[in-house]
Amino acid sequence: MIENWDEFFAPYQQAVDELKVKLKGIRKQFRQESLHTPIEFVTGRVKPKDSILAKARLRNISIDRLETDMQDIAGLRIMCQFVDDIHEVVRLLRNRHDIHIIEERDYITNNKESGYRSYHVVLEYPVQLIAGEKKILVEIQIRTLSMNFWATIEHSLNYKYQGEFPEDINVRLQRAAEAAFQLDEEMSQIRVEIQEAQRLFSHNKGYQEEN
Ligand code: 0O2
Repeated sequence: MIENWDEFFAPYQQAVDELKVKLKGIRKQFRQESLHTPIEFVTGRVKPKDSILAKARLRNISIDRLETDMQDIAGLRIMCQFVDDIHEVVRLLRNRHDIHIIEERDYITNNKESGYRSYHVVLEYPVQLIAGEKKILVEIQIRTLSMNFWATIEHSLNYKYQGEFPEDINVRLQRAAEAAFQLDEEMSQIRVEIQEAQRLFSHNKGYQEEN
């Protein structure tokens, strides 16, 4: 039993707040160096009590074991422009010394049956409390803007239909998932074009300067 939920939530909120600052710091550094930032924007939340209790019931997780068995009480989302950016963000996370990655779930290579795509990283993050250090599990979902659009809509519909979608909505969601995938593919191609144009531009510029 959890007697004081505010007390239970406090370290999770601290982890979310601190990681938000750190992840936004990465974006700032890229921008300061006039480089393309793989992070478009970051959001974070602590899972509300009702959602925790509902998920615990659904997954048969004992309330006494929430800290170890529910990995997404503290959750952050990193939105990226391009699929390649997601892999860059994962590389950046793997190189950090202030977090310890314990699991990665690649729902981009292996999308979920629903059509859901995203890259999940579960990590351990140490928060400093007046009572000492406490390691908190945090789930970071990394997705493109297009994946996020689909997941946000599907999540709202899920809430309405409790996962039991009428057939026509199901078909539309599958089609929308395919369209979101195609959009990412097209944008990746455009990105290659942009980078080639930039290379050509700098090459020509150098040529002109030499003459
Ligand atoms: P909320 O409201 O986002 O907090 P699993 O057993 O794989 O289904 P598990 O072990 O909890 O679930 O881990 P998983 O799948 O890596 O992460 C679960 C979270 O991913 C979900 O949290 C969603 O945020 C997101 N997610 C996973 N599948 C889907 C999907 O089909 N559609 C959408 N929109 N989001 C999904 P919660 O707890 O479900 O909800």
